[in-house]
Amino acid sequence: MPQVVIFMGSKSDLDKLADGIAVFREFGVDHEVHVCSAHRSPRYLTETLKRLEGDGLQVVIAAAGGAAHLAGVCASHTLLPVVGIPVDNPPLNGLDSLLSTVQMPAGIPVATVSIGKAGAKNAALLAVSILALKVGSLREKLRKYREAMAESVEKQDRELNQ
Ligand code: RP5
Repeated sequence: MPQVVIFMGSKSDLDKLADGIAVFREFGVDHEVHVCSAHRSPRYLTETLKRLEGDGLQVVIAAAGGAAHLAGVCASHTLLPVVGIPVDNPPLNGLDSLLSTVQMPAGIPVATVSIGKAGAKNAALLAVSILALKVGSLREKLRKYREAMAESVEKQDRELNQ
């Protein structure tokens, strides 16, 4: 049963989400990835969201480019936390999707991460943090992940100054 779902507006978004999906594999988080568009397949999106909620879903991640309403539409259909990833597509390279995702009117929140690949990774890490509120083993993995990151920066600095 998935704890997290990653929705994307089109399969063309998939490459940009790979680092986020890898985070769930690394942390052992059950997840599903679905192509569901807010514009092109609105009924399929809401049906899939409801089905996953019934199965015990805890966090929704929604990635879309252009006039990116996917995260906001998901948030309007669920009480679960929703994280939005603005996908960077030409011609505006993600500024369009950033504003469409982040500028939610008051009342229906979307936690928006940065544009593109970094955002995909951070969306997954944010989802892990949310799940870790209730799961001590996940919190410990997250702590070790941060420690490893800090060590890698210190190693880079040592190598630079050798
Ligand atoms: C959005 O439109 C998708 O999330 C994608 O980023 C963008 C373009 O989709 P395609 O035309 O490549 O299918 O809904």
